[in-house]
Amino acid sequence: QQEPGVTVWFTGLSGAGKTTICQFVEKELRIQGYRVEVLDGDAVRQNLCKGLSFSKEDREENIRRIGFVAHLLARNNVIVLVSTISPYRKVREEVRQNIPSFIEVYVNASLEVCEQRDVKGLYKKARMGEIKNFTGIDDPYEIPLRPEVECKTNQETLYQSATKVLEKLEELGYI
Ligand code: GGZ
Repeated sequence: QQEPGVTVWFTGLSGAGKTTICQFVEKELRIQGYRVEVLDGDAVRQNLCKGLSFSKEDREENIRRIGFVAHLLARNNVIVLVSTISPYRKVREEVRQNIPSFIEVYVNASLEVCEQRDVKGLYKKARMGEIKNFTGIDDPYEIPLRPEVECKTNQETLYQSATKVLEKLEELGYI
């Protein structure tokens, strides 16, 4: 039996556009009257996941904690939008197995594009060695093999990307 809620898991490189799409989808769902929560890696690392580093172990711990909370919310009828790099396929799959209603959204922008955008200047710092284990630079990103949705943010508009997500939610009967 399906849960009434659902977890929409946005994965992709830093700067790919996860947070932006998430916020757009959140706004639209709220307008439509749905109960929505956003769990954003960057924000969650200041509370629920405070103190976790970017080592493989800590990233895995980060993802597991977020997955745990997403599950709690989703089973209480909330549409949960998760936005984390979640670079390791194995842990993403683990979370998928543990959450009954799970939609994976691959926010796909090439490293070149993300690095060029460099909204927060983190890529530059990573290139200069000021930040270690930076995803895409000296830490891996394992691309999703069968995401339910793929948003190519350097080829489509924010509206188009968000619409893909909303249409998938509709197609699967969550909204
Ligand atoms: C990747 C890092 C790193 C390293 C700091 N590697 O684009 P942002 O800036 O705002 O969001 C990124 C955020 C990544 O946190 P996540 O919880 O999503 O990562 S993971 O799922 O891998 O646990 C980035 C910033 O933190 N940031 N250092 N070394 N991103």
